[in-house]
Amino acid sequence: MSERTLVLVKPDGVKRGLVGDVLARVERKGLTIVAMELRTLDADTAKAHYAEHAEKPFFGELVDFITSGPLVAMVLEGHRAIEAFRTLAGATDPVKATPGTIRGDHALQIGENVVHGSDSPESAAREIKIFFPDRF
Ligand code: RTP
Ligand code: MG
Repeated sequence: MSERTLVLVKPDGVKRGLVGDVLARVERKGLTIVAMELRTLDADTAKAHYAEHAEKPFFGELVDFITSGPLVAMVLEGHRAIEAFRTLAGATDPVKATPGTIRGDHALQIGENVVHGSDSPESAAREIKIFFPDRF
């Protein structure tokens, strides 16, 4: 079942020079990059992207962080791409993320966990529309 997912290399990942590492893992896994862009989010776009977390205590920090510098947004396509990328990313809390995953290898703090990947087909469709309107 081929599907699409929206993936971000977050500002911490771009600052730390981890874009190449993430792309290498994505390509090695066999997922296809069908769109990609370097951009800095404005607050409104960030709030739209993280709308599901609007009531959480960390929402303000989340928006500040994701707008703090350039990120790389991409759309990946492939067999069960949503789950495949989330497996590559590892657990949200990098301390719990298995070594060998992106977060398990590169991160320690939950707020700076290098990558985002859509968590369901509904989220993927919504997020792809935010980052790449009219492209798909
Ligand atoms: P993402 O959306 O970034 O792919 O991460 P996720 O699905 O694994 O985690 P999610 O629950 O959607 O949370 C979104 C991002 O919010 C930050 N977070 N901070 N301070 C906290 O307790 C806390 N909890 C979550 C993380 O950076 C997480 O990636
Ligand atoms: Mg999420």
